[in-house]
Amino acid sequence: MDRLSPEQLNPSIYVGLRLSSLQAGAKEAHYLHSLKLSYQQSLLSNDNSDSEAKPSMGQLALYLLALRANCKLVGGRKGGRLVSQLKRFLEDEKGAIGHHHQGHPHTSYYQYGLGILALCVHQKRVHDSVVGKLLYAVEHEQHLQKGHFPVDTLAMAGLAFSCLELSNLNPNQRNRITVALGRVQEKILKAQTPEGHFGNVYSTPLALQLLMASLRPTVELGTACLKAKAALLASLQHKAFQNPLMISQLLPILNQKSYVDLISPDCQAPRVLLEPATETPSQTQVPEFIHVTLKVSSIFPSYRHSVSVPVGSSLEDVLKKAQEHSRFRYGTQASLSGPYLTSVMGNKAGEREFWQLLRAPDTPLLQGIADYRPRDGEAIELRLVGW
Ligand code: B12
Repeated sequence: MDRLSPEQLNPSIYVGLRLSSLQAGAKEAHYLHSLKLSYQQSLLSNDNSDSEAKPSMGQLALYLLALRANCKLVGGRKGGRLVSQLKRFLEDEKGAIGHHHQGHPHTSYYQYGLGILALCVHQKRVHDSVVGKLLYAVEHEQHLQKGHFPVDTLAMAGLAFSCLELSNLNPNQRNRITVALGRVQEKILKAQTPEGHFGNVYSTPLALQLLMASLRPTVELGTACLKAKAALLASLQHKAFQNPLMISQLLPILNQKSYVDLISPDCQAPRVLLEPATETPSQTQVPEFIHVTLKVSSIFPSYRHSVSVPVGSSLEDVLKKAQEHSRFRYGTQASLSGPYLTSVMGNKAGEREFWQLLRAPDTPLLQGIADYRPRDGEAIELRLVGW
């Protein structure tokens, strides 16, 4: 197998696969080996020159989840250093949130929850004050994430709390954790849409992971989960799940599992061998073209231009074309979800800002630039907003 590029090396995919009913034979071990090489090299080297390329707190957490998904508990000198790094990240974030919760984590509460969850499944205790910040954020939800993906963030916090509750690693916080879990569950249930999704289609897998890990199942919960699963299956049929990261969060659900199962993973459970995908040769036809309007109003002078691209092109193709044929400029950064739009017309999104993708006039897209495929006549706006 060829060497995998950092974008393809995604610990979340390994975790999803191990918690699914599928296995990838020898490729799976090779993938884990490549993950180990890449993550340990960049995390354990003292070379700070390339700090941009160092994994973030959330990526380190996902890497530890991947090790646990292979039934390993971190140990030894190297493992100990990874655990210390993650604990240090969390302490720094705790500092950024501040004594009186007046600040924000540098990353997000989503990554903060992921960090606590990863340490928990390895039975590594974090200080009560670190857990306390996440509890406070859930107790005062406005701190979580103003309007952007609160369900995903709540679900991740809930998965961390579920693990702590089961493992009893912070006995002094036990009651607060139990109450917060009830609150998370209630908020997520309230966020169910008429079609059955919790939040949106892409937050539903994590929400279901959390709800299914619940120690207090009720009839209401059971009914809501059944409805959500039916909605997910319908979305699957409409090919809504194309992004590998999204599939990785969905796979455990299809196998009745959640990240909390990583407390004691079952590495002997039978899984069916994945068949390599067979590609149907595409017929060479003259492509049909569509017109998409690209708008950027948050800059001066504002920009508006119509681009013609073949049917089935992604938004990224539209951006490329606009860059080739007009004054439009953009920049991206690789992430586990694919290319993330970081700058437009030389304007880089600052801290706690991002370039939001919208279908004009005002509908935020549910997919990134590489996955979203605009239709003929659509207008797409890129808008710099705070979060
Ligand atoms: C936090 C978050 C954000 C933050 C990120 C900033 C930050 N400093 O953390 C903000 C609010 C800015 C954001 C923006 C967007 N997000 Co977002 N985000 C998340 C969330 C809750 C956690 C991501 C994370 O930390 N992962 C863990 C770390 C370890 O992985 P990572 O790859 O290193 O994380 C980076 C990337 O995920 C990147 N990122 C965040 N969102 C998105 C979305 C896409 C498509 C890409 C390519 C990258 C990306 O920011 C992270 C921090 O650097 C996920 C929820 C989930 N279920 O995964 C949604 C999620 C990934 N986002 C989503 C979407 C749709 C978007 C937007 C496209 C929304 C929009 N209409 O503009 C934009 C991205 C636009 C762009 N410029 O390219 C969807 C993606 C669905 C899909 N089909 O793939 C998710 C799953 C939420 C949802 N339920 O709909 N997001």
